[in-house]
Amino acid sequence: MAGYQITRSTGEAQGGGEEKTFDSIYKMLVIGDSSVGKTTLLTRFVEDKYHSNFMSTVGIDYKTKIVKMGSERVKLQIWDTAGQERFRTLTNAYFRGAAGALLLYDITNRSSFVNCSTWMESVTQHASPNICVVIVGHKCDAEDERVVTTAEGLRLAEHYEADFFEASAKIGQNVSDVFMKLAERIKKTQSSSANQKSNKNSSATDSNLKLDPSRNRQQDSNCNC
Ligand SMILES: Nc1nc2c(ncn2[C@@H]2O[C@H](COP(=O)(O)OP(=O)(O)OP(=O)(O)O)[C@@H](O)[C@H]2O)c(=O)[nH]1
Ligand SMILES: [Mg+2]
Repeated sequence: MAGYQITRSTGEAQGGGEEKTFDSIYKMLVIGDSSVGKTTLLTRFVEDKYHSNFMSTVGIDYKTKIVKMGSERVKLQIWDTAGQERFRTLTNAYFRGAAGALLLYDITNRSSFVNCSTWMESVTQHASPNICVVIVGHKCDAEDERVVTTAEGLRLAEHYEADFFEASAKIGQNVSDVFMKLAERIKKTQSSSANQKSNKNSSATDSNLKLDPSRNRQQDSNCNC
């Protein structure tokens, strides 16, 4: 990976005086073609700022934000990937360990929508099998330039059993909703896999218990009394 610049700006500083304690940490990725607005959407969510100038991401970056989910404080560690093809190998390396991904396309750019299937292939290939995905049709403020319909976006999301939103960092539409929906999905997935684990453990204990009487019987049968 020589030659790649990996910047890790910490969004924690943006929390200002916010307490740094949290109960869980969720690692998320923002993926999609270059210029769909990944960095802009993340910056709007974490810092509530919007930049109209395009500064293509070089390498990878992350920001964090602590959110409340019920009584829990959850730290979202959100990795902002570079959409340019030349960074694809680097991006793929960051899929491992991610609990969720926001897949963005630009509603004014059909190829960014078509390429979602390639991004989903990368997710399948490199991420954990129970990664949660939310698909976002971004820049929905630009209705005059729209070339991808909402129905097409919905169909794509249905196909991948993902949640779907149209959002705009520019006008602040559905910005926190997309991140919070992904966080909710992660929470659900993690609690159901924790339940499955504890069920497995308890059925293992049950089967041990079931084994015990037979062991006792055997002992009984060896008993000469
Ligand atoms: N109309 C509109 N433009 C937006 C919106 N969000 C971002 N943009 C513009 O889209 C361009 C690209 O935004 P970026 O956030 O840098 O794109 P990116 O996906 O991070 O691109 P890479 O870092 O190259 O992968 C910028 O000029 C933004 O101002 C939006 O909600 N509406
Ligand atoms: Mg970027």
